[in-house]
Amino acid sequence: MKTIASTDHQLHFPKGELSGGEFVRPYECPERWDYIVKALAEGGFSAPLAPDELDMSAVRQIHSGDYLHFLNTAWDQWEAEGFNGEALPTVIPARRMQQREPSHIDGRLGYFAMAIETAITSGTYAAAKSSAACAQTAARLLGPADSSAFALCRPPGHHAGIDLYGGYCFLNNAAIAAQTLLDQGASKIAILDVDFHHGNGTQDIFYERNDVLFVSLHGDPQHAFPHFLGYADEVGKGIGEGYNINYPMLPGTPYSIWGDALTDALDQVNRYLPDAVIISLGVDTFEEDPISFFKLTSEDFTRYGQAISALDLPTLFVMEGGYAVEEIGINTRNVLSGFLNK
Ligand code: SP5
Ligand code: ZN
Repeated sequence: MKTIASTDHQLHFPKGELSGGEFVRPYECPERWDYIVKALAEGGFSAPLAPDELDMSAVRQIHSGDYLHFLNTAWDQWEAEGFNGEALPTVIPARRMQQREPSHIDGRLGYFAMAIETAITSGTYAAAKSSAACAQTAARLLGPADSSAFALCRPPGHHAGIDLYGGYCFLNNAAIAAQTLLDQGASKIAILDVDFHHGNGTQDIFYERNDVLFVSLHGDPQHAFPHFLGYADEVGKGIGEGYNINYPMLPGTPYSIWGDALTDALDQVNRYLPDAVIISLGVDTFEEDPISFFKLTSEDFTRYGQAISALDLPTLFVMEGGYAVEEIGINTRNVLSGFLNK
């Protein structure tokens, strides 16, 4: 299995994340990438390949023009305003307020944010584009020679919606990969999101579409970020009805319960008969993850990688979260090794 990764991920490294009312060093940090690269090398995986240049045509079908313009200009406008810190929103268009993009950067940040822990810095958009390029290049690899691929994306993507950033995400890498496959002639793609957090962005993007099935296993939004999406009764809308499936689970969930949800989710993917499956791969389901509450062990990652291989479909793994940094490499490799049965 080939890995696609870009060293440009380093262009995004905010100093602070708003957590528990304090600025902490971000959980989503550059070493995450290093630990994964190291563990893959130690496991005998081939060295990562750099992505091709990002083709924006798929990106423009996933994200709105005003949002892409915002990402492209936010940092410069923040700097021009004379602010000293990293760009963070302070005001949001809450209930009964105008949903209208203002001119001032304070208003623009809030207008496009779905969470406010995530800072934008000078290199953020370049890093986000390099991350999306990894997903897109890996998607284009899928074919007779490569039945699977791993996009080592950083920053992650699944919280990024049509016109929303936050939760460490800016461009929705998995969605861009799905659109790339559809544009290449696929007719149906399934996205299975096993990150601890609900993939609100991916759900948002495909909620009214039936050419992408979205299935997500995650912490119950009553208890877990992103709190405002991810309930089981969110089933899709219009022609998309029936093509969005959520499995929210409670604090303390062990593999005995999570694995049953996965079995059901895999059945749903099978029934859809997709041309390929994209796994939004977050390993923040790990028992020692500092911001999550599932109880998967390192061995459980191998087991579920094996279970995913039984789909017997072209499979693209796209990296999402995972914040137990020292174990992130092993846990990620275990999924891929389990999948390859090696
Ligand atoms: C891609 C991804 O995994 N994004 C996750 C973003 C979560 N951001 C806020 C999490 C807030 C959790 N607070 C728990 C703090 C425990 N010290
Ligand atoms: Zn996550």
